[in-house]
Amino acid sequence: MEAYQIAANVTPSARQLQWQQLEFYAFCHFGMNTFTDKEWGNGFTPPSLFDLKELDADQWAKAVKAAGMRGLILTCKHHDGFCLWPSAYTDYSVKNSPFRDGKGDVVREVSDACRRNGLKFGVYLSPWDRHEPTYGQGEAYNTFYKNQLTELLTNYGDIFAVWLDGACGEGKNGKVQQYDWQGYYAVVRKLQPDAVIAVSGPDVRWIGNEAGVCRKSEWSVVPARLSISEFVAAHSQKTDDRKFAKKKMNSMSLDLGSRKAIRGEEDLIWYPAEVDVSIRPGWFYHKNEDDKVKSLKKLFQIYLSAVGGNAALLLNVPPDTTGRIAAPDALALDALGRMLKREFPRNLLENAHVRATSELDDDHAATAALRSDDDYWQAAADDARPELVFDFGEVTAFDSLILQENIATGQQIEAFDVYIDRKNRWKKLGKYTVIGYKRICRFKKTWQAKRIRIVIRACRGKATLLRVQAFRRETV
Ligand code: FUL
Repeated sequence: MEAYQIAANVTPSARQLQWQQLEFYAFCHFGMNTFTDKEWGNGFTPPSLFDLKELDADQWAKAVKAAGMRGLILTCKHHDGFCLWPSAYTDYSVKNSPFRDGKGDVVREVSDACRRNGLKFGVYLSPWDRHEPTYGQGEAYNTFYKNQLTELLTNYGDIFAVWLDGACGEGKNGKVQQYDWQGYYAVVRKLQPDAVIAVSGPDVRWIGNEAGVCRKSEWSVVPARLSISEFVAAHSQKTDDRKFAKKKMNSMSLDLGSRKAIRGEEDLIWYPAEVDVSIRPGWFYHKNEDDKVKSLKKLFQIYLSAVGGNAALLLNVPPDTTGRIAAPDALALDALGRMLKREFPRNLLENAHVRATSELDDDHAATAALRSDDDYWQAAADDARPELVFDFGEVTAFDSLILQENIATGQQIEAFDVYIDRKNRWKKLGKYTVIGYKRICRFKKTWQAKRIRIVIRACRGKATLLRVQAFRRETV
């Protein structure tokens, strides 16, 4: 069997499927670095400097929601080791800071606010810890880390993601810790079986850069070796180099999942991509970056390429020293949310007619692709070049299409073309590669047509479409 045929049969786990549907969620880098104006702390800054006078976690949640995001991941402990919750295993935490007279718990307040506002909550717990004395001592640190994970995964309700960073600056003269990755994963699986383990973990793949750039063809089925933590670490940040965030693609390949890329591979896994990028140059808040918040145009372009290119988008929005998301960031999030609503207002294909060159059976009819439920269209096994023609019923103006495969049965489509009808002939609007969970085709121009034709030119197993939608953006 060829590798692409093996790939056609690889499917996501229930937790991966659930996670993928979130599409867009926030990262909040907040901690000691917020107060020391740093990106990487050394672990020796006294807790007294975490002088958080107020915390308005509801404002975070509301700002994040306004952008259309569905979850939030908090840096509960960054590389400096300072804990935003009163961990029983270290003194280096909020409990020895002035925040709420040492009785505060940022993780509690943020996770509660997320729940109140209908957002999922996730945790970032840096494996690299520059403060903890046992770091570098093998088992002692691994036990410490697992204890901290246990606290976070037991006391703060449902967790949708555990984000394990690959970054580590210790090297030749510093301490080296052999991480017990399998032991960490076992804690997550036991305590939060629905949570995905991201980046240095088996469920969600780091896109390979921090610049918001994804591949033209993002495959969710890739060689298993890409999920090995040591591989991720080798490509992650190793020094406090501010330029790292600007690197577009590192040495992780530009093509991870095409037929050519996986030829000869036998061990393939479902390992979908996540784009992590900050709304500002840094991950933490710095006042002197207040005028460097990414433009609406840039944010929308990142959204289109990530969410519209079969990847999830993890957008970092760092709260400031007043315990709020600063005005420039909150404004940008609000503008993005409004733009997304204008771009994709009402699905114009809702009442359309559709015909396909083949249908596997009555339960997989082409009409399933018009509906928002779990039903999907599937081509017959012998249909080598499936096509669908959508008929609006009358000439209709549209400027974007959103296509989704039924990824529960795998990722199959390798190439497709989009046409519209023009005076008895078909006019090609574009050529595309993968679809996966979601592909957004956004046209520069508004097209007028009665019919849209989708030709699936290359496919691994049987083609499926969960949903096809068309939109016309509203002008302001
Ligand atoms: C990197 C870290 O070194 C950065 O500080 C940040 O947390 C980013 C998300 O991951 O590897």
